[in-house]
Amino acid sequence: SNKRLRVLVDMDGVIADFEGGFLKKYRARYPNEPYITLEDRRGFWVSTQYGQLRSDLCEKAISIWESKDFFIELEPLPGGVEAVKEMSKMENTDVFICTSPIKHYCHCPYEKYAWIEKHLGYDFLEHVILTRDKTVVSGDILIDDKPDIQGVEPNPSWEHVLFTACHNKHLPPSPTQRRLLSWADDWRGILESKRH
Ligand code: BVP
Repeated sequence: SNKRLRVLVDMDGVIADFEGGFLKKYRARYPNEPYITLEDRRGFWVSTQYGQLRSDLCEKAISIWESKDFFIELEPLPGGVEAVKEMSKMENTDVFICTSPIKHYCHCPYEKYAWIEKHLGYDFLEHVILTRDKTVVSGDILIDDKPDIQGVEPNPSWEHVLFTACHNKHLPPSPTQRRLLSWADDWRGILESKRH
């Protein structure tokens, strides 16, 4: 087919190092509190696992990503920015960054745009989708580290390709969900498989 391919790429945990940025700032702000190493992370929600460690640590965790400069200072994950730039230059390919801002909105949405401008360039701001519900966004592929992506649309148009992260790497393989192990994995092959 000569139809264009639309690729949706998640931000936190896929091109921006949310988990690493969180742990570094949590340990700096709360040096005497227990923490969860990236090796011991389980489950998508950092706040849930910290709350299970000790109930008051849930709100301490939340205080980290609600702080000014948390999102803009996230480091890029290895190869992510390069991969997004490369796929956006491919023929018949439209790439969008599709990311859910936190509801504490005073810094996060602004800093997400600023991060995209800083790492992908001003022109990439045309390719940003901020939404709390990715199921209503149409696309061929969604590359995302969240294992269960739900919303009001029960049958999203995209195939969710699970991007491996510290919190999901121990999940059993699913026959219905492909994985991208990292940006060194064969993302070009996954895109190619959707073009037929
Ligand atoms: O903005 C990120 C951080 C936030 O949820 C958003 C996930 O966006 P996507 O990766 O799905 O696009 N977030 C919030 C919490 C707890 C809130 Br209470 C969390 O534990 N982890 C997390 O990523």
